Amino acid sequence: ENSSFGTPPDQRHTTERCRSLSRLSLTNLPVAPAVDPRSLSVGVVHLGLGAFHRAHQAVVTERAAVATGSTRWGIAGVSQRSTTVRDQLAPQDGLYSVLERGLGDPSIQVIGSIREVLTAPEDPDAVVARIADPAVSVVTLTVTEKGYRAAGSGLDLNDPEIQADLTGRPPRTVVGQLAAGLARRDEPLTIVSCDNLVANGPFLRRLVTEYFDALGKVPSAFETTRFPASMVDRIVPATTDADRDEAARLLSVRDEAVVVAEPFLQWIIEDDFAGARPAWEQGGAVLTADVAPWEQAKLRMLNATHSMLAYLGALRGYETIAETVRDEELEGLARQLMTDDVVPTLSPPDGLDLAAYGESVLERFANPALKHRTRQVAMDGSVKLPVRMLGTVRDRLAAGAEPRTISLAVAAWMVYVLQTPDLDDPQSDRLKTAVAATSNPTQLVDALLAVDSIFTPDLRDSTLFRELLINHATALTN
Ligand code: NAI
Ligand code: CS2
Repeated sequence: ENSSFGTPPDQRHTTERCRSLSRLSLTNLPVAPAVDPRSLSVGVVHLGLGAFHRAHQAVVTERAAVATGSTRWGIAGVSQRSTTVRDQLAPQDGLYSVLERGLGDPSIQVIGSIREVLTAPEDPDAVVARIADPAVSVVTLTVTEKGYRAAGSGLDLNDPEIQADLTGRPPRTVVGQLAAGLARRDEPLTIVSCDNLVANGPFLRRLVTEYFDALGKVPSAFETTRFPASMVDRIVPATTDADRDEAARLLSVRDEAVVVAEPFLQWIIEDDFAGARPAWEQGGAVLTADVAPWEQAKLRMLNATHSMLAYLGALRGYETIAETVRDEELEGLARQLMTDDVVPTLSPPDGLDLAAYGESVLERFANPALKHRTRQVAMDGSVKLPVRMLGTVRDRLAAGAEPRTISLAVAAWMVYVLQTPDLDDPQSDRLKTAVAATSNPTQLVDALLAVDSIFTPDLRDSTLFRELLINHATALTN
């Protein structure tokens, strides 16, 4: 039967050969998935076949398939990274396992909801064809905050990759792929961003709209396309070789595509779909009319605190978030950030006890089994800060309050930028150039406040915010 997983022609023989290797595959599974991917047809396209998707949406989709018996919602996963497909998923028939690490012994489960894997750089036409496929009614995305190629709240039309897609080449950007797929569709489509962004659905709609405006034509399918917002939550650290070794011990076969996750999983989705979708609510998701209160609480309580701990922890030489939150002073600052600066800006959803939520966040961060590296959480600060921290700064200033602890979080990022030679950030060149000539905390703060792709004029011109940043940066560099 056709069990190919979208491997490029030159890789097809590899898939066959790997069946005989001691690799996870349908022919020698010691731990069978709850769903056999060969029984599924493709109904969902996922862009960004990274660790988080495999531990979150793909798990909820499989649970929904088990609950409903539906075989319609197989996932065609797309990765920008060829290695994910070529070296990990394609040789394993799209199978992989989730290694769950909580307080007790680890558990492992093979997941069978990925029906096909595609590499965007090698196979752009196949990606577009799948998005255009009438059998596909939902596209989900976890392409990282930088993957949207935005500038502020809009599409970065100066981005060379966006410009190249606009010339009509087989698209390599996410927005270009979505636009090309929509241009070839008649049926309604729902596009669900699952990235840590504010109002991720409307944000992505705006990017696609601006892409079509630049193209000078809007396909009819776009008029019926829906972009619901969603809030996603599960801590999924990048997989290490030690994780793969542990998975091999637990599975008794090698799984190159294993992902590690905490037991906690939450997915709140705006109930705004153009057509059919997987019964995700039967897999643990919650469909709601308004995601915003959930999203704001999560981005500002969990993600901002995560980032502050990552920067302060890294500056103290801590390797992991768990080590960092064991530092009583830093744990206290994390609690202070949430209590003093974030909670006053929130309009929590009914029933969410913010104090209890804050404590649960710190407990999750303290999970030593996850080994979530401060460096991983610290990456991409230029796109994470506006989403996680600066709204809180803006709201506290507008309320006439002193954003003391959230300013410490921003100052910690500034000092991290200064003190990290190999800064992992889409704007690393610009940031390192900006700080290179600085010789004191005041110059450091002014140099980074001047980066207009991060700090808007209202924040740059705030005397109070600048003063707080300089005081914190001075303390952090002494
Ligand atoms: P990852 O690095 O494992 O995967 C990132 C995926 O995005 C890869 O498939 C990569 O090919 C793709 N990608 C990266 N840059 C791209 C670009 N410019 N264009 C198209 N695709 C691009 O990261 P992971 O852990 O899967 O996280 C991805 C996103 O999921 C995060 O940035 C965040 O928005 C969201 N998320 C992650 C959580 C986690 O704990 N890892 C938890 C909650 C949300
Ligand atoms: C983390 C998030 O890496 C990061 O930036 O803050 O990926 C975090 O693990 C998730 O949002 C938790 O749901």
